[in-house]
Amino acid sequence: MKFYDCKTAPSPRRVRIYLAEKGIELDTVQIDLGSGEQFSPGFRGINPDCVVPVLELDDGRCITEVIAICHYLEALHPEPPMFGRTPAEQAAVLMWNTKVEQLGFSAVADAFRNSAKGLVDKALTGPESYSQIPELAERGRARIHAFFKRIDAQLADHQFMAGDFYSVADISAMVVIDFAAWLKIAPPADAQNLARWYESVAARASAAA
Ligand SMILES: N[C@@H](CCC(=O)N[C@@H](CS)C(=O)NCC(=O)O)C(=O)O
Repeated sequence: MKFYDCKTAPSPRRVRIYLAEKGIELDTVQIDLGSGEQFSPGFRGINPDCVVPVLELDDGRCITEVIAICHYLEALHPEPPMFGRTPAEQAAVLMWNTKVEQLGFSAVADAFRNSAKGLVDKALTGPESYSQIPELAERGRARIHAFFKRIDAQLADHQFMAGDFYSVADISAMVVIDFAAWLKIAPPADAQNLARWYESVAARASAAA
C-alpha cells in the first residue's frame, strides 16, 4: 500500500494520527500542495478530485476520503478499535465524525479558502476554479464559533466525542480545532468541557503526527 500525504495539510493529518494510534507504518509519498502537485497529470491519475489523502492498494485501486481510508485500515487492523465496538457505538462514531466534517471542517475551510491570498480562484478544492466569496469567509468564521459551542455541549456529558471511548471522531474534531488556529480562532475561554477534552486528546503521542 502507498499513502499519499501532505505533511502540512489537515485532512491527511487525520490519517497520520489514526496510523500512529494503530502503530501502522505505510510507504508514504508527499504531495506538495503549495506548488500545485495535486493538479499534475500523475496525481490526477491517482485522484481526479486532486486532494490528499489517498491510499493506493497493491492492486492499484485508490481509496480517497479520510473516513474511507481509516475504515479500510480498521478492517485490516481492528485493535485498538477506533470506530467503536458495539453497533450503537459505531453509529455514534460515524454520526459525530459526520457532524464534525459538516459543522466544523467545512466552516474552517470556507473561512480559510475564501480569504487566503494564495487561493483567489481556488475557493473550493478540486480541478475546477471557483472565486472567493468574502461573505462565505465571514459566515465560516461565525459557523466555527457555533461548532465550538456544539461540541462543548456534547463533551459536557461525554468523555470523548462519541462516548466514553476515543475514536476517529476525536481525531477529526481535534484536527478541526488546530485548523481553526490557522485563522487565529480558538475556542472561547468558557468552553471548559472542550478545553478538558482537547487537553487529553492533544496530549496523546499520536497528536504529533
Ligand atoms: N473530503 C476529503 C477532503 C480532502 C481535502 O480537502 N484535502 C485537502 C488538504 S486538507 C487538499 O488536498 N487540498 C488540495 C488543494 O487545496 O488544492 C477527505 O476527507 O479526504
